[in-house]
Amino acid sequence: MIITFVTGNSHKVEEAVAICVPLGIEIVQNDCGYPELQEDDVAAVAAYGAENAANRLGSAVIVEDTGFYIDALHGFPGPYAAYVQDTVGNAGILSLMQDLGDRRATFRSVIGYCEPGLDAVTFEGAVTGRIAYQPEGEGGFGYDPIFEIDGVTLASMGDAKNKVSHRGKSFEKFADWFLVREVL
Ligand code: ITT
Repeated sequence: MIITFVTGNSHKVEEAVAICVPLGIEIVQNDCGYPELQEDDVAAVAAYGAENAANRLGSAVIVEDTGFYIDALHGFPGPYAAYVQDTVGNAGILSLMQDLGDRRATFRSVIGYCEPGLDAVTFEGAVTGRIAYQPEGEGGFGYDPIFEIDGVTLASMGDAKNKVSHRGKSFEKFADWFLVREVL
């Protein structure tokens, strides 16, 4: 079974491959892009993007949208995580968090799966952790060096990131559903 993952982010593809390939689902990246709704809800962004990409490519696709929600900043940057990462980056987040004791933050990953002409189906995974006081770790990407679980940043976890991460959980849910569906 082969599925097209429409994303410009090859780190996401590596993480998806690590989960899906051992289960017999091959993942092929297509970086053709999709229109991202300016929406507060990442599930709506993923569903709309998947429907657009499936109809444009004429094949089944998945897209995945991630939101990053920091409690002390009232959920900022939320669905605008890519813009904030590309502008102020991790240094900007650490600076905003400088005097804040409440370090809780949550990643939310939503996968949209869609076949041409049909509505998208979505699969969600989330993980709550804390914003570190300084970046740590060489692995991962994006916010991984400043997001920690039990004192260990995602960037320091290596392959173990997939076992605890938002994306690990959303892809596990997607793969469970996809495999059952292919058998029926
Ligand atoms: P596509 O939309 O092309 O899939 P993207 O990198 O723009 O790729 P998102 O909009 O979903 O993906 O990501 C929002 C931001 O959150 C972006 O800056 C990512 O680097 C960051 N991000 C996503 N997943 C992450 C993860 O597992 N760990 C750390 N940062 C992550």
